[in-house]
Amino acid sequence: MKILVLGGDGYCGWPTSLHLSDAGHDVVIVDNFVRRQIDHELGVQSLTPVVGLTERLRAWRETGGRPVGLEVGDLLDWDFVAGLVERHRPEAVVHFAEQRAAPYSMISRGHAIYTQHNNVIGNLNVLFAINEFAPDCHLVKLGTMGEYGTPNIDIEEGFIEIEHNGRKDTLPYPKQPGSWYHLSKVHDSHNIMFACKIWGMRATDLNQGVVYGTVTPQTERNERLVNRFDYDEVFGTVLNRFCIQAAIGHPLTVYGEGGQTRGFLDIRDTVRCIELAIENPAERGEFRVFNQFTEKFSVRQLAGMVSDAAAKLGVETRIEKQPNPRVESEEHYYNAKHTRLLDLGLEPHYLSDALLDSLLNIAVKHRGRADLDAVNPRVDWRTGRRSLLEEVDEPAYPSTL
Ligand code: NAD
Ligand code: USQ
Repeated sequence: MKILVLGGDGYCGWPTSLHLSDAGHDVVIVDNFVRRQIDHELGVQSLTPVVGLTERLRAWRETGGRPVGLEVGDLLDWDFVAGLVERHRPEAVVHFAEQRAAPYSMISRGHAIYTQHNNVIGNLNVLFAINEFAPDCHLVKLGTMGEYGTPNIDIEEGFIEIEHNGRKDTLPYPKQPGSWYHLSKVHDSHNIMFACKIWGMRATDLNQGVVYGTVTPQTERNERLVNRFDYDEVFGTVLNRFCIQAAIGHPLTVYGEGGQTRGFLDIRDTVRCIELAIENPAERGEFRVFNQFTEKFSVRQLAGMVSDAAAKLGVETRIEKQPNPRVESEEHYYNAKHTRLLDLGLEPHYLSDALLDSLLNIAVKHRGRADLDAVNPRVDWRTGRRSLLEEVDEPAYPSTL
């Protein structure tokens, strides 16, 4: 298939592009490199040394990979997005290209507005371009489990049957997102569902949990193919952070009570889930929702698992409860369905097997590059401020607003 991977230079997009290319698809990566610019804004960098995208693509060809195309541009630029879809007429568009850090969206008014503008308007441009130039194309859009929040009832896959005053209907599952970023994903979901309804678009909304790990069989082929490994307080996700913290002897930063429970998945399962969604497309007019995670853990449990695994490497760790910089439930019920991708054939990797080989060993290998300043939380969600070495109020890169 001809597939556009929007955000193909990012943490999930890069290994997905290589995986789909390896599976025989014609892949074109689309990116505006804003994620690399945000690293400069925050003064952080990936733990793994990531080379430029053209260098990555050259390395892919040198290791025998099918050539992967590249289109550099911004999804906020309608002429760019329209031209892109008109030229390539893709059969599938995988849309990763959004600002994805909840803490980033909580830094200031400017960061909240940047996040919602970039995500919601970029996604709208994609919807309109598909409808106009490739109406049969299947949109595979990355949403998030955080759209649901942490309700005191089971979480379904997208929809819930409700009986009210003697009548029944199947309705979108109620959304209680916990950051300006997570809210942007809810807005996207509504817009996509509406596009399916009025235009007969086919779309899959993948409500993905927290991703961990960095290595896939393709990124392992050459060191220039290495994936990002974010561990800073803004973009680093919890498990990746705990692993580097263990590797550098920093206490594991459990926020609050640590009873926060989330769905998690290995990056190797992310790439496979995307492939499964593409190979089993939604029908015309269908808006499908899959909950994309494989296991659930509380933050406390994760800290314990990392600590135990580190001990096997002879590394002693300390778990340190910190005042929670976020506003979230620290003890709650959490039971989310996630059967639809398993039904399509997903064979999950489990954290107990991956912790040493694909997480802690990467953290230990690159720990010399770790920056201690990047580890401690500084974004306070209550005040909407980031206490920085130097204060940053507004995004430092060009915004159309
Ligand atoms: P990332 O920041 O590493 O990658 C996103 C990529 O999109 C970057 O390369 C960035 O430059 C690009 N991009 C952003 N805005 C763009 C625009 N306007 N035009 C063109 N390119 C643009 O993020 P990621 O971790 O790879 O996440 C990818 C997607 O998956 C996001 O939508 C995120 O919300 C979702 N997701 C991620 C996780 C996770 O744990 N990483 C979990 C659940 C869902
Ligand atoms: N946490 C800690 N200590 C840390 C870092 C995080 O206790 O050092 C806690 C947080 O308070 C939170 C949980 O760990 O309760 C998860 O935080 P996270 O930073 O790993 O993940 P989150 O902010 O939820 O965002 C990530 C991705 C986002 C995606 C989301 C999926 O950055 O793009 O949408 O995971 S989900 O969590 O299902 O919404």
